[in-house]
Amino acid sequence: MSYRTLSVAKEGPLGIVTINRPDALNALSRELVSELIAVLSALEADEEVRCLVVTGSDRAFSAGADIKEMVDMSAVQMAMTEHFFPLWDKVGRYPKPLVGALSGFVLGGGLELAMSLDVLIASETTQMGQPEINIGVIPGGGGTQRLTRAVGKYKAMEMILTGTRIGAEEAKTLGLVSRVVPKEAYLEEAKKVAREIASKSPMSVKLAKMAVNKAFETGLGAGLDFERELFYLLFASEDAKEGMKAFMEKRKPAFKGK
Ligand code: DAK
Repeated sequence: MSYRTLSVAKEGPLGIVTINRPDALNALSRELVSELIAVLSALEADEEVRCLVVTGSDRAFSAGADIKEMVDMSAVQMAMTEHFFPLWDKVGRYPKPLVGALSGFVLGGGLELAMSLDVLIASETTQMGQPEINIGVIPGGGGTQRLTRAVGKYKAMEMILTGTRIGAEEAKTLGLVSRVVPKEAYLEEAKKVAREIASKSPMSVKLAKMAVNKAFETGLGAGLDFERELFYLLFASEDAKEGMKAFMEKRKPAFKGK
């Protein structure tokens, strides 16, 4: 399938999704959002794909929602016909691991999209922010909740109330991205991490992702119970037996996703 606002490629077990609306710094237009949902659904159904890399351009991962499209929207249109909600639902509940390869502007809905991914690799040029306050609104795609959980109340307040951007190194110090690399290397580094994840048992990866995400939604006791149930469940998988046998036989495991 071909898309107008993004491209998709397969590299072995990886699906690479590249947001491509350079004239608008990858602003999330309606068309882009619906293409992103379509491509995520297609890659979800593709059994060869074990991990996705989501990226943009060197200049912008995404500068947020398309302001030119939003300017004339009414509150009712936003609430009733809004195209964004399916995107956050889709990405937030996506079963396969998602690695973000970030560079340049990661702003507003772009940062909210990034924060819905699982592992974030940033180029040293990355600038992250929630500038919605500058246009008279607030983050609407989860920014007030996810940024606060990621960096704590006080930094989140500063960023959301002032619209100030932070650079890659600060984002790393705050735990908002896990690695910062030179701008020539961020996509390859993200693919490297994605290939590493793709080499594991897909079942363990899926359940590990579910368990970590649960930590955002529940108290410690219920989260630990949930983790334990998933842990027991994995003992029913052939991959767990294979992983342990391979360790004892000093060889690489051959995981089948069963
Ligand atoms: N929307 C539309 N066009 C954009 C854009 C955006 N967000 N960001 C940049 N562009 C366009 C510019 O208008 C310009 O187009 P032309 O004028 O050439 O036609 C082109 O991209 C290049 O931008 P600049 O000329 O401004 O480039 P600079 O390097 O000077 O500045 C910048 C780059 C990123 C600092 C600046 O473009 C900027 O401040 N952009 C706006 C960033 C922003 O405010 N982002 C937040 C948008 S609000 C929701 C979920 C989520 C959201 C809403 C609802 N629901 C679930 C309900 C999300 C909201 C947002 O993200």
